[in-house]
Amino acid sequence: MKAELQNIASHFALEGDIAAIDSLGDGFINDTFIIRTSGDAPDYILQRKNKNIFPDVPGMMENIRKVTEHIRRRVIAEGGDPMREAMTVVPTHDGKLYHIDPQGEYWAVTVFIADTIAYNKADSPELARKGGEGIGKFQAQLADFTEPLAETIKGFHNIRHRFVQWDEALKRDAADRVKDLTTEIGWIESRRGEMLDFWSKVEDGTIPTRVTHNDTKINNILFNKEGEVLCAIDLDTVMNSTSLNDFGDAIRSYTNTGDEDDRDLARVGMSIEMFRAYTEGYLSQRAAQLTQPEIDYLAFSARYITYEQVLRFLMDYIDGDTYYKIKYPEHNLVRTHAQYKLLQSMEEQYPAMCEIVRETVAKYK
Ligand code: GN1
Ligand code: MG
Repeated sequence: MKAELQNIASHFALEGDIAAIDSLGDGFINDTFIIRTSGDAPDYILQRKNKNIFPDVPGMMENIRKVTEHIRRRVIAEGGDPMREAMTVVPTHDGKLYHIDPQGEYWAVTVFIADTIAYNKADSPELARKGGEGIGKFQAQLADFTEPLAETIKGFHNIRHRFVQWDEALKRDAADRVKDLTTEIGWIESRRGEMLDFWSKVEDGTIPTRVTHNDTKINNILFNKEGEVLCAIDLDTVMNSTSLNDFGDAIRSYTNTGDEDDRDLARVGMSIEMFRAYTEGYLSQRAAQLTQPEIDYLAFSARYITYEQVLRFLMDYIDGDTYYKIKYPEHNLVRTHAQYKLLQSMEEQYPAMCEIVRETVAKYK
């Protein structure tokens, strides 16, 4: 593997000599490595992109190039440090944004930003507030982005599309698990209507479509040692959708008092304090730009994305675990239960969430 990785890395226009290549992080989709170089050259992130999940890696890399170049220009215009506050895609020697190895796997490289922290959990309201500011800033930087973007995963946060996949998965029952999942399937079915109602507001344009990250969980955000957000990473799912996805997915991640795959459901719930902190940070950057329908559905978006995540984990379990990497056989079912507990906690606290949004908008608008 080491020699193969060296060979793959050698196709990219890297500065400096490769000293080592090590595994990095625990993404559910791609395989990630760090290329350590000797001397003053930067280190690099090398990723095998999961082509089963991303059917158009060239289109995806083109999205990432466009978006990172746009952010880079904005950072420079504002006097920031473009090598730390924007991702940098490193092309191959022949100018391509990816390399295809002899097995047909796609690889891509970005510059590793040193002296940074990626958290797996938000441990303080202050961090959540900074995280909210960071995504607010990301959306602001892309507000004037007008180039077309490829849809890297069809219907990614489109619940109507997810229900088509869901209905097919139930019918297929590929792993013969449906018979044991009556309760869990009921959780999805009983909320189908309210989720479609929300999504129809996006479909009819009541809620606008913008450039969105679509995977804003905390470990996809890079912080500096002082706790400020430098930039959003993992841009594989940058697409046009509703900005509410980015708020909702971040709330799903930042406010959970337990883990996404906690077996101990007593640990799982939404911290209203963390909700307030993230909302504060986010709206401090975005309140003036959001439309009234976006504000009206801000709190609901957390329920929407968390519900979608329950559906996606359960659907993958029903499918026999073909999408998410799992660490043990019932991992996707454990994730389903933990995310459902979080959803229930959000539903219980929904009036308080709406009130916090109202108060915070009034402060910043
Ligand atoms: C995946 O790739 P990663 O680990 O950042 C997934 C997200 C899910 C998340 C659940 C392309 O994110 O949509 O919310 O796992 N990414 C894709 O933790 O499906
Ligand atoms: Mg990630």
